[in-house]
Amino acid sequence: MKKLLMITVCMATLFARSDAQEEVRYRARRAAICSKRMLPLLLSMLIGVLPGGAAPLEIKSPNLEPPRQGKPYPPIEVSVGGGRLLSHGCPVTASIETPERGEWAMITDGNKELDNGVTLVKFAPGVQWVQVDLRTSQVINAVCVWRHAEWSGVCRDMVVRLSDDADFGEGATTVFNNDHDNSAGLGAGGDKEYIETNRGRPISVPSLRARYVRVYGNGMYLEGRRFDPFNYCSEIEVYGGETTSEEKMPIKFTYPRPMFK
Ligand SMILES: [Ca+2]
Ligand SMILES: [Ca+2]
Repeated sequence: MKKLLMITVCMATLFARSDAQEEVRYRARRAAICSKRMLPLLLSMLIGVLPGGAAPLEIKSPNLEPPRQGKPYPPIEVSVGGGRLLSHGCPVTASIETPERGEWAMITDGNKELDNGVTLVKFAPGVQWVQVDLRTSQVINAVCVWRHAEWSGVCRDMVVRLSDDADFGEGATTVFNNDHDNSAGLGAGGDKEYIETNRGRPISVPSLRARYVRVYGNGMYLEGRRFDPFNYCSEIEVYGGETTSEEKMPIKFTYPRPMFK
């Protein structure tokens, strides 16, 4: 009986210590994030732009996926030859002529490092899109989108469509849509909203042939129930190509260093 009591006390102590250590780690991580963001926060307040958030703890949305806590999305397996990066350096157009910050070409330049907004393209508020032209119609197996991983936010109404028509008039296929309440007016989708991280959002595509990839957005939810109506994107990658073997391989995405997990 005495032995059992001692074991129980020891286990309780261990768990308590583990919780305390977790709390210390959490506070240190949050402090690091907050201090790293203090300058941009002050600058953005000075110039009247909505300030960036801290850790993604108070973002509320009825359609948000459960916190991933650093866990990556499942690998996207494709037949050998079907995982080539097709989009690097491809022309980019958008729903508006000129971005607020950056250039459209930055969306396919391969640079998605989180670097105080240097690699970010910021563009108009409301429902807007950016579009990658692969130059020829190609087999697409995956699209990965990095919107704004420097703020802990959720980009609203992300819809990804493929088409051979630059105007998306006919024959467009939707491969991702997390606009559950149709607030963008493109039709309701069944995908989940997600918190932006350095891993972006990889989307599996069932070997569809298309020349154009269009990514819609409609502003960004931030921590503390704030909302930024502007749209952001740092990189869109399109993977695919003709397969050369039946053997399956996971697509190897490259990630920028994380700001948080
Ligand atoms: Ca880029
Ligand atoms: Ca919506």
